[in-house]
Amino acid sequence: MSMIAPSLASAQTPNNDINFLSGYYRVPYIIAVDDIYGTGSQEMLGTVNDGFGMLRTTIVPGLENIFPVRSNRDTRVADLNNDGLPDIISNTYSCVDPFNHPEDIARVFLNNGNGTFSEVADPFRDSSGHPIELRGRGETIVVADFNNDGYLDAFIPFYTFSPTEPAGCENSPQSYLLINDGTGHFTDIAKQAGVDLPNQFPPIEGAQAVDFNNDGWIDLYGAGHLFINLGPISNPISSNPSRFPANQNTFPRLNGSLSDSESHTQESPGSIKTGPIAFLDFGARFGLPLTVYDEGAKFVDWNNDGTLGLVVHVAEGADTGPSLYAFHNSVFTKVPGAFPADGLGYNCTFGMNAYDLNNDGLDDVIVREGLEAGTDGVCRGPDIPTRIFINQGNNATPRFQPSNTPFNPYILGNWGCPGGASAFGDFNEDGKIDVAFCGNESTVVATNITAVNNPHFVIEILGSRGQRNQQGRVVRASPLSHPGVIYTRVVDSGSGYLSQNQYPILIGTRYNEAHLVNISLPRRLPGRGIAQISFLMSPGQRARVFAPSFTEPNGRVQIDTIQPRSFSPALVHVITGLD
Ligand SMILES: [Ca+2]
Ligand SMILES: [Ca+2]
Ligand SMILES: [Ca+2]
Ligand SMILES: [Ca+2]
Repeated sequence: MSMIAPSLASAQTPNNDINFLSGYYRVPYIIAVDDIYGTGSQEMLGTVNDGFGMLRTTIVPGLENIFPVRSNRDTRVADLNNDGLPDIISNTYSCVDPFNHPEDIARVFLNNGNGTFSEVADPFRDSSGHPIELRGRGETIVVADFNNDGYLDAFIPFYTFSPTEPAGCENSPQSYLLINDGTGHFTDIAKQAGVDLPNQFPPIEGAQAVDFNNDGWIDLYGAGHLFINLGPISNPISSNPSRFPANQNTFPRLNGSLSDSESHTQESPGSIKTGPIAFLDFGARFGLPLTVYDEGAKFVDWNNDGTLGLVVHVAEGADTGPSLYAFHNSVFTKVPGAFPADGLGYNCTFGMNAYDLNNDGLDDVIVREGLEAGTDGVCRGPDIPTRIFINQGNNATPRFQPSNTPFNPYILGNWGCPGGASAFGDFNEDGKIDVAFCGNESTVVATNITAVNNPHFVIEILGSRGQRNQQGRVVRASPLSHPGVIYTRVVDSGSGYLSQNQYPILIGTRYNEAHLVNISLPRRLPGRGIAQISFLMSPGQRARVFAPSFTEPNGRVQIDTIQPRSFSPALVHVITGLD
């Protein structure tokens, strides 16, 4: 009997038949996915996972001030005071009008550790230390540690243009970059940092934090602006011309240049000095479209080459639908015809997000359903289905194809939902990412039952003590036999459109073999630069990457085997939750 060596590469052909089983939940919150109750399972705010993927709705005591009189918009779940318990920051979509809308302010709630939350009084201050209320038409909240002090900060974009309609329903004067003092109290430094964006039109809708240039400082995207984080330096261009040369064709530490060995002076990322940070906008220099009114924006791994492309989705005006911008040689270039038209248009399609739905290692894109406009231009309907675009891989034209199976339910309806959020989490831990859609007075959880055989692995980038505070960090992983295949993923900060994915990164792969993983994380000591963390892991494993600390300047990696979940009634009594 002869043994045939198994092929290392499973290399499953593209599977365009994406299938879901849908369940409905009465969850009024915008979709934020996290391990909210510390059980190791993912759930949406407003639900509890029983550990086997069954979600049940729950009242969240302490969040009563989010509803019902308040115009809740986006909600992030994140540990805002580093006690290991996820907290909540929430904005509104409303007029700046304290008299008629006194409740419509951004709010912060800290987790009491028993499933209840307590609101923080006066959580926001201006740069002079005076309490401020954040009001206006808020959009996607981004949470990340922008100043590398270990505490999660927040960027909250607001509409800032004028005049507003209707008259008297004013927009906010600015967007806010809120630096956390570690207790869930924040100081706005948006103006000093260059991200306050007064009179911004088109407004920011989708937003994302990502360390785009791999220098250890988390960068920020919104409305065609790509704000590169300069760190706590007062005059970066004059003080360090090599880092930001006048000619931006030579942008240092480019997205995808992990192995670069450029000799320019590195500032001191990870410095515990927490002076004000500043950003420089590279959007226009990189050719990003600044005039596009998006209804969702997301960095995606579109071709496994180690760079991130950007998908921007437009619902109205010219060139509607999602568009893909590839990044090469310091320029974003639109990939023509990446998303084929189906003749239905994109009217009132609010919301776009991306994840690899069929575990072939290539990010796929979901665009929320749309509404046929009446002759008056008002969105009514709905009658344009949710689209699921499957990435066809290298050299395919067009790059994306619609799923063979239309999303069922055809129509979700988002009138009871503040925007068309789609958030990703593997709720039943079967290695296929599931989707939670904000729907009409309910949430639809679509369990991914797509027939795929490709294996997967999971990577969690954590703080040195295990905190989930590394939002925006970038992972690159390559199968050993194919080093040119680079899966590039970002720890989710809140992204796409009013959505938050699970914190652990789930990577499906075409290659059932060991993968080399690379991550750039800042060291904790001033002047020590970046720790390049590299390790091997295999499908079926989970890696927990701990950020550098004073005692472990290169960080630490812990790899274990993913334990398959299989239902056993005997185990039910050990399930933790609120009961
Ligand atoms: Ca911080
Ligand atoms: Ca950066
Ligand atoms: Ca895919
Ligand atoms: Ca799943």
